[in-house]
Amino acid sequence: MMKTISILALLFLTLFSVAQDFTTNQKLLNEFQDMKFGMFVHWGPVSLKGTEIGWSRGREVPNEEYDNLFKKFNPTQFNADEWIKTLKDAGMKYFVITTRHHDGFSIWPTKYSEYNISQTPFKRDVLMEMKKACDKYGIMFGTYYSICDWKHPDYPLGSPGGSTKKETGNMKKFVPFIKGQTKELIEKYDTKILWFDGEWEEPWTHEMGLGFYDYLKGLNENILINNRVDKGRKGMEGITISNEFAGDFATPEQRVGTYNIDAPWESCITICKQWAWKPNDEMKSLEECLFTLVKTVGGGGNLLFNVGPMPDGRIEPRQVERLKEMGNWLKNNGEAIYGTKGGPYKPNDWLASTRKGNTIYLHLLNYKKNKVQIPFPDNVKIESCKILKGKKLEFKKYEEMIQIELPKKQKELITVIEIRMDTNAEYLQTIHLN
Ligand code: JFZ
Repeated sequence: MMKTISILALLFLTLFSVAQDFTTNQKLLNEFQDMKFGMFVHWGPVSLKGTEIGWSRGREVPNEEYDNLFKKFNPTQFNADEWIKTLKDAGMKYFVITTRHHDGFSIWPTKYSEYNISQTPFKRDVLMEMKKACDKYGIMFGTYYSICDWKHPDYPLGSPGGSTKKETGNMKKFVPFIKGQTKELIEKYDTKILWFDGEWEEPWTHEMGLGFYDYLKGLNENILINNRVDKGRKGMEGITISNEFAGDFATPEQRVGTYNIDAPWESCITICKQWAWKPNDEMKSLEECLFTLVKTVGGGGNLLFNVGPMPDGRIEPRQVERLKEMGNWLKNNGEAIYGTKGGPYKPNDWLASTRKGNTIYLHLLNYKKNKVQIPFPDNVKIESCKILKGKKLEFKKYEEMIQIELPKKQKELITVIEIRMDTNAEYLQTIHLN
């Protein structure tokens, strides 16, 4: 009898713990997906050189020089309030900051490494200032954290780009270090998103990834962790290759993710070319910025849009201006973005679509024709069709198609059409356009 009970108990415990593994906080994940648009920031002493963060160590900048930049890092114009206000005015809803990139520099006064912000002439806990500003403006606070550390003696690989081996490498010592640091990010800074990176290198294993994920969720269930905590990310496409790998959302990089309304994903894309600040870096046009946002959201994803602040602590004024332009567009069209689902039309060159309740929003991209003709389910009744917040539009429905008449001259980069129906748009199947 006792034996049966203990076997049952064991079975129960096993099942329970397996089920626990990837228990994502669904409420927080929904909240995350509804926000759609966030700010990514890559910043550190390397901004003094204007080269790429982490990657330029041992490449454009010799290790010795790179590792001493912190002694001159003095961003006297840094103002967390201004950053987060810029973010807010851009219509962004969350914030993810590089707390420690592959170069190993920590932007908070961590007790696990001397190589941190308190050793710079600036000294201030910039991370806490950012966190407080996020709280003030009602912005979700998240932290990027690189698993690989090309400077740390315990991490087996070094610069440039993880191509060299350190004799001192010891993952048994390194893992407690990253556990300690991330515990600080959770307990002291109350981070809601742990955005990992650098997981692709050989010293990091699937087992370590699983263990790390469980450890972090054990510290606080109420956090989100990207799929770069484990080894299941498929290259720059970023999707998670199978559900045996940990991670609450997928991370396509420098591209709009593939249409997927079943699993959460977030594209991270730079406003210029480089992640970290580079003088005179080539900046995306407003059209490219907005189309990127709309195609991402139309595909079911979030956009984490990156800026690299300058060594003096300010975000470049021309970038602030571009972000403000995006914010102005969102002020008028945010209804067709926030809280929506992607589809039902798969995004293409000239159309992205989003849906919420009984409404479909069509986003026509640089569309100059005077009518639009697309498939539409026959059994769904249309109650109204109009330009978002604007004029009613004439339309005809026939044989699984809809034809909508557009106003004569389309001047807008994006024309948003709102179609109200008698059915919940979220139940419609995905429609592929030719
Ligand atoms: C990674 C980082 O390396 C990069 O600096 C940035 O933080 C981005 C968000 O994430 O991107 C990568 C990762 C791997 C490669 C290139 C960029 N790679 O293997 O070539």
